[in-house]
Amino acid sequence: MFQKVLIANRGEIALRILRACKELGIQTVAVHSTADANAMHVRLADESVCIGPPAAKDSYLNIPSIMAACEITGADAVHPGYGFLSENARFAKILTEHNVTFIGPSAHHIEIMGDKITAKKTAVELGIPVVPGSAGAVESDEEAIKTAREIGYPVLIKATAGGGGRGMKVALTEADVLIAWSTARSEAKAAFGNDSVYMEKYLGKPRHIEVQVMGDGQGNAVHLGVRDCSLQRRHQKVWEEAGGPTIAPEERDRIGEICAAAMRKLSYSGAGTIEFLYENGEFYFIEMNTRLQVEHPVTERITGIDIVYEQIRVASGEKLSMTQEQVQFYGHAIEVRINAEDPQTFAPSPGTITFYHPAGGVGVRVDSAVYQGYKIPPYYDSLIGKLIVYGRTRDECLHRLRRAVDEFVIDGIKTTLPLFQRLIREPDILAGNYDIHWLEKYLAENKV
Ligand code: MV4
Repeated sequence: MFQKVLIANRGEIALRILRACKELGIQTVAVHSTADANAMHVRLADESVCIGPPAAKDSYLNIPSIMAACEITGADAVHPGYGFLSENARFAKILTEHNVTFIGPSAHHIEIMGDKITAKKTAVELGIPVVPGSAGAVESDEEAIKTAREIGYPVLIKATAGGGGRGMKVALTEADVLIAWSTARSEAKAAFGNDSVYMEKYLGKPRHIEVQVMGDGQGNAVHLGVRDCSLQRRHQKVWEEAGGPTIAPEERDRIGEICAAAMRKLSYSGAGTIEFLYENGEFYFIEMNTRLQVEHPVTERITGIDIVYEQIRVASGEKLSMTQEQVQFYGHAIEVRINAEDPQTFAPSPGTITFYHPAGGVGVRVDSAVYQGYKIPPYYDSLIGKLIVYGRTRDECLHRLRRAVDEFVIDGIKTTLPLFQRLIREPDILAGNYDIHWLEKYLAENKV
C-alpha cells in the first residue's frame, strides 16, 4: 500500500479522497493555488504545497508544478479526482515514468476513451451496444450524404475530440446535412484543434443512463449498477439517481454484465463510467469516462462500496475486494448538486458564506468542503457541495430529499438549493417521468 498520496485537486473531491486516505492510514499531501490557501483540504492534509497562482492552467493543471510537489514531499502516488488532470494521458505517463503511481486507469485506456471514434470502435469490439452511425470519421460531403441516408434522418454530427456535448450538430433532413457537417468540423477545429467528426442516428427523447465499473488491471472487473443523470442543464448534471426510476433490476444486470465483461477483456484498472442513451428499452453507448465521477456517492450508498478506497487499493496492485456476486443493491439514492449560482439565471455567485447549516439525520450524506466564513473564490467551477439522500424506496428517498433540502441553510451567497425546493414538488420528477431535455424545457417554461 502507498505511504503518501498527493491529491491533485481541490474542493469537495479533494476532501473525499483525503478521508479515504486517512481511513487507510496513508499520509496525505494537499496541493493548492494561492486562492485556496484557506481551503479545507489544505487544513486537513498532513502536508500542503502551493503550486501556483489562481488560474487553473497555472496551478491545478500545471504538470511541472505538481511533479515538483511530488518530488519535494516524496509522494508515491497521485489521485487526480475529477476534472483537471484526471483524464490527461500525458500526466499519467509522466507520473509513471517518475515512479509515482497514477491512481486511475492506464494512459493507454485514458487515450482510447478520450478519442470518441476510437472509444466507439472499442465498444463495438467489446460487444457493447452503440448508437447506429458512421464506422469512423466522416471525411467528405459525399460521405456525409451517403452515411446520413444509410442511418436515416435525423442525424447528429459529433466531434471526435469532443465529449460533454461540445461540437454537436443535428441535421433533420438532407437539406441540413452539409451545413451541419461543415459547421461541426470548423467548430471542432476551433475548440479542440482537431476537425475530425463522426455521425450518429439522433435519438430524440433518451434518458442518460451510466454504468459504474471497477477493474483491478488483473482481469477482474465488476459493475456497480446504473445511475440516471438525465436532469442536466447545458451538459452539467444537476440531479442524479441510483436505483434508477425506470431501469428494472434485470435491465440493470443485463447492461451491467455487458460492461463488466468488456472491462475484464480490456483488463481495465480503476473506476470508470460507461455512458448510454436509453430509449425504448434499448441502451446505446455514447462515451466512457476513465475517472471518478462527481455523482459516485449515490452508487456508494446503494452498494455499500467505497469507490475511492477501491481505486486506491487496485492502483497499489491489490485485487478488487469484491466479486460481482458480492455486489448487492439496496434501495434508492439521489444526489443534488449545490452550486454557488443564482437558481434562476445560473450566474456564478462567489463570495463569503455568512451562515452554514448542512442537513443531517438518517439517510443523509453531505460531501462539501465549505464552512461558515469560507470565501468561495471566483476562479473555479461553482460546485460547493453535494447532498446525497437514501431511501428504501424511491418514494422514501424523495420524501427525505424534501426534508433535507428544507433543512439546509447557506447564507451570504446564492445557491441552487431553491431550484431543488421547486423540482422536488414537480409531478414529473416525483413520477420519475423525465428525459435529457426535461430540465431545459422546464427552466424555459417556468421563468420566475
Ligand atoms: C446524443 C444525443 C442524441 N442522439 N447522441 C450530449 C453530450 C454527449 N455526452 C452526448 N450528448 C448527446 N448525444 C445521439 N446519437 C443527445 C445528447 C444530449 C445529451 C446527452 C446526455 C445528457 C444530456 C444531453 C443533452 C443534450 C443532448
